[in-house]
Amino acid sequence: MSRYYQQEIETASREKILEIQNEKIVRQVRHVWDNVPYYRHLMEEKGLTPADIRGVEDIHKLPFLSKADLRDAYPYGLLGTDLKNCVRIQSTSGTTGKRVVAFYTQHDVDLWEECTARAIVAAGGTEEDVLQVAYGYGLFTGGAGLHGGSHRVGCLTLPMSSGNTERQIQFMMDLGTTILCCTPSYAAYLGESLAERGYSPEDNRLRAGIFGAEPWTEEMRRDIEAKLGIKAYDIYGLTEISGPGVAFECEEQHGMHINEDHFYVEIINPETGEVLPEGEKGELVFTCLDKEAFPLLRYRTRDICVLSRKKCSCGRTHVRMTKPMGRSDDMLIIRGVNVFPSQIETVLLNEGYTPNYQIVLDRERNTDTFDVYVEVSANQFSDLMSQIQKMEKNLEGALRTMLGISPKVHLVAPKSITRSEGKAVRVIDKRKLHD
Ligand code: DLL
Repeated sequence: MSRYYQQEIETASREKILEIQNEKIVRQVRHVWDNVPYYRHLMEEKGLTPADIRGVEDIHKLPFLSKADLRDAYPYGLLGTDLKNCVRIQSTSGTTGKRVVAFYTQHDVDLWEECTARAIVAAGGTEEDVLQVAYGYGLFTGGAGLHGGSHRVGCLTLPMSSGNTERQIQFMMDLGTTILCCTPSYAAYLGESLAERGYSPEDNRLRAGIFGAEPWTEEMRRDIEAKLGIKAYDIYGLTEISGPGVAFECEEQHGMHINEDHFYVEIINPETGEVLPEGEKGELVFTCLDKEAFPLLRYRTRDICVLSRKKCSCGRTHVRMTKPMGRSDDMLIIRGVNVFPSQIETVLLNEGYTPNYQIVLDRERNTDTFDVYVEVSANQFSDLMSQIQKMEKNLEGALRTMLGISPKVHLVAPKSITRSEGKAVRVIDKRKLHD
């Protein structure tokens, strides 16, 4: 039998959801117009005033926001309230070293935690559960988001953060974790690590996992489910819109329900910006209906997927999105961290290297491998092994500072990276992340 965190809204009729959305969008556009001069200016350029938006059917008139706007407006330009009303920031890495910084009032944190609580209950969570949060804590939204939701549901929360596998396993076994929350690749790695230590799936008390923040396939789901002896649920979100819990899977495990009372969703053609009908593949665009501090309207996520309003057997009525099937920009997600090739290029140039490089991604034992091949110039070229190794270490350090994760750097001889006739092939991704 399905359980819900907020049954009334999660199973509301389409008419009711629309009524809520219509009411909220009118208020939200007025809020943004009054408080975010950056967006007001974009509306004025299109000849719009709040009076033009009478309901969600008018949303398509509004201008889009993208990561470029976030960069232009960094750090306070999209803030929708006085800083003194904000209680938190969360952040993600950005394209040029500038990060995306999202602000939250207490109301926004409450709303976000409500969303993750819905996801936990949809995965069967109750106050009887021991929930291990192995997403990173800190600026990343994974740890804070699931942590807050877990408290709301009343689970015993283990705020482990990511890494330290030995300790994760010790707490999991000693305290009888029943729900695990982390990236799918870390879940698979934990599964392997448990097996290596001689544990079989029956030895743990786990029964569910809530995994997201990076692409994963159905094969990977089956693999994790078998290794850990659990049911694995997908969860989606992005820092700009709040964090994990924008959408989440129910027991059906067939698409993620978008929390439509808080986020209005559209699918657009990424080339033309045209809104596409249900069932067509395109870029996800979100409008925050009731956030105060970071009230983004028509934010282009760059995630490509399909929406479905088909009835779901769980009883939830909110629209479902497929797993993201790719991106309409060149962002890579490596070990759960967002990486743009341009960030790597910036570091190389700052450190005095050529911009001739190649990123090679693969999976070994369910963990991403991340190699960067960089050509040295003729005058940097050294026969001395120790010299090359030192340069590689230094460059790894500079890249780690920029990206938050460590690649393996390989310095290679001048002109040894194959030149392409057209666009340079910067990324070779062998991970097969999409079905
Ligand atoms: O990854 C928020 C999150 C934390 C989601 C924990 C789920 C669990 P960002 O770091 O801002 O936020 O990265 C957002 O990650 O635009 C997608 O491209 C990708 N992404 C997030 N969830 C999924 C998922 C968090 N379930 C970007 N499947 C998004 C595939 C995902 N990709």
